[in-house]
Amino acid sequence: MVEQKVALITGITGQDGSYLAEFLLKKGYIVHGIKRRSSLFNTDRIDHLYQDPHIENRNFILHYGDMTDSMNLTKIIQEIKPDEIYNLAAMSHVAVSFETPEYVANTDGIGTLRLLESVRLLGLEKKTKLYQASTSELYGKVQETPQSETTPFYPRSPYAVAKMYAYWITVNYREAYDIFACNGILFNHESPIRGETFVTRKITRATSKIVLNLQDKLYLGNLDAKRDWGHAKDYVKMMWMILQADEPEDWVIATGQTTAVRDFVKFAFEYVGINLKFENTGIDEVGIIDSFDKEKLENLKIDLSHLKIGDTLVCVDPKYFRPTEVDILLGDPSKAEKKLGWNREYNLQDLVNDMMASDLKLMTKDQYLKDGGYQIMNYFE
Ligand code: NDP
Ligand code: GDR
Repeated sequence: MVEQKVALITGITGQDGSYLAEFLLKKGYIVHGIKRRSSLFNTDRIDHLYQDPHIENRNFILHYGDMTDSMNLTKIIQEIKPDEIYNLAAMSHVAVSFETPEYVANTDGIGTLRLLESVRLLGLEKKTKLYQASTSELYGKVQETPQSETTPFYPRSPYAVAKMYAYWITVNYREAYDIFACNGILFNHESPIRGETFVTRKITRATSKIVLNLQDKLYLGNLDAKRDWGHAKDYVKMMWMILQADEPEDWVIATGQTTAVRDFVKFAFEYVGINLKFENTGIDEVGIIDSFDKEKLENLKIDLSHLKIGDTLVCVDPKYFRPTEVDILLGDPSKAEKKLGWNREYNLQDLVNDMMASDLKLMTKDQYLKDGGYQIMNYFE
């Protein structure tokens, strides 16, 4: 009988952790995950995978832990002796990292060292492979376009600087101790379960709320920023592929296309039959209704009687500007395409459609709650 492989996922309660756990379970792995203790349940994204701890032979097991606690991480790794560790845990919000820079250095930077050092101290260098969730934010103030594995880094936030330490300590432990440790330099990837304060999800949630008459306006920061956006489902597959390659290497995973935040907003509103135009008021930029797409409205059966042409739906609020911004990211995934067979199921339009369909459904629940007299929250983060 072939022995089941054992994987440990840090950050299992996050967007990527959830999709990766699903993917590995389908491949027959025993999946262990580290979750943080919080005062409320924080496992929404993985509740569909949960198994009663009283049953025998579980293949999905959660451990309490934290990336800032070396002893905890070492104990878990000693106990389960994983074949593969996927280090996805991080304080992953770039803007928030300016508010909590020391915590981010500890979690996102030193946290990676803690895992690598545990593998080494436990003598698991030949057994345990490690995937490090590196990021296109490393390129920051970009030195060349498109960005590939050889483009120099210039991080522009405490988050990116912490991830830069994690990148190099991963390379160093590979070279010094022969650990199969790899960086996946992943460009932005989104999905219906993306954190609500990242820009794509903020847009699809707000668009859904606006058309359902639950919110008036969407407030955003830098509309000019451009990102190479893919779908998280496509990207978690590559995390696994990276650890199945013949040699441990570092890989860029991207779509090779870049889109401005402003255009993502337009696509989201187009999904619900609203064509927006952006205008400069002399003070700042606003997105106003230019026209309606009657056919789409009829198909979706949405009542937009509370909206009319000329209404302002999108405003710029400088509070969302960052002290230092990453203006444009565009990845060159050709190495992974050639050597790992990287290809994508979703393009940008598919991504927008998937996120909008999901958020419209979700916000319809809020509408029922509101109609039933319950309070619904609009968090403007
Ligand atoms: P999320 O923010 O959705 O998830 C982050 C996960 O890390 C959550 O499970 C969170 O737990 C956990 N976490 C945070 N701090 C700690 C800590 N101190 N100890 C233990 N766990 C912690 O991120 P994504 O899923 O989007 O991203 C996964 C990884 O990939 C991250 O490292 C991110 O930086 C990186 N990345 C993401 C990209 C993207 O576009 N999504 C692109 C490139 C890299 P909790 O649920 O309790 O908060
Ligand atoms: P990013 O993602 O910083 O690229 O990091 P985010 O979605 O937060 O921002 C993308 C761009 O949109 C601009 N923007 C806004 N962003 C947010 N969050 N809220 C706003 O209101 C807003 N308005 C404009 C931002 O300024 C930025 O230019 C993500 C995270 O997942 C990281 O963990 C990961 O490493 C990188 O992607 C790759």
